[in-house]
Amino acid sequence: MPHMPASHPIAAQPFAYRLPPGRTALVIIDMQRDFIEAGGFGAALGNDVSLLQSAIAPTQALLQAWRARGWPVVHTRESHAHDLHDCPPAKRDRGSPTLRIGDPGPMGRLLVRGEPGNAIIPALAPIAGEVVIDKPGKGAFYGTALHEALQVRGVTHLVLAGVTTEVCVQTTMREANDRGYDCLLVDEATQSYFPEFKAATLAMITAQGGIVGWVAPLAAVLQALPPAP
Ligand code: C5J
Repeated sequence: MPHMPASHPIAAQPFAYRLPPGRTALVIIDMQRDFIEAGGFGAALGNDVSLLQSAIAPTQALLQAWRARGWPVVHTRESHAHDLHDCPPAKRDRGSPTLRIGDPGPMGRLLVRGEPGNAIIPALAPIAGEVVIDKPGKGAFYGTALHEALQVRGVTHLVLAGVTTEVCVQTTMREANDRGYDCLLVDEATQSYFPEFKAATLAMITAQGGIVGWVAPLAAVLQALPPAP
């Protein structure tokens, strides 16, 4: 690992977060057309997808900061195989959506790998060298090689962004916490279809001395980073 200048402590809740440069991955959860655009899975569940828009620009700012420093970036996509063998009936059959996982919609089959709607939105599209994890569950560690991908890169800390806060972001953060990663969620870079659930999630994460991890505003993260080379 090349020498990296130390970062300043990030002013976070419930206390300052120390980010080891080069060992901290940016993990962007499920910023997919299926959740953010009309006609996708999120809309089929009856949600107002416009509520997620505000997370895009802050996530772009984090992505630019990580790319400028050559630090590890991970993108995840909630997605299933064409034959849905990795989609349990309990997931597909739940509730009364207008369309179910695997059904054809205006952006192709919902939550199916390779379909147009399953892609990450163009504003945050992965570039060569970044890790892309297709995940069949809500947590990004379940049924994936994410832990191994982080281990080979020497990653010990995760900065998280993405959607939705209380579902895939929180589940991933809890999975990561149990695997020993120090995790920080960036407030403006995550969103929920339910603002009250986002607020509750941030409170849950930081309660009890940071039982799941840390939360910080975008500005506090960006201003604490060492200068880009
Ligand atoms: C959901 C996600 N909400 N990415 N997925 O079903 O949070």
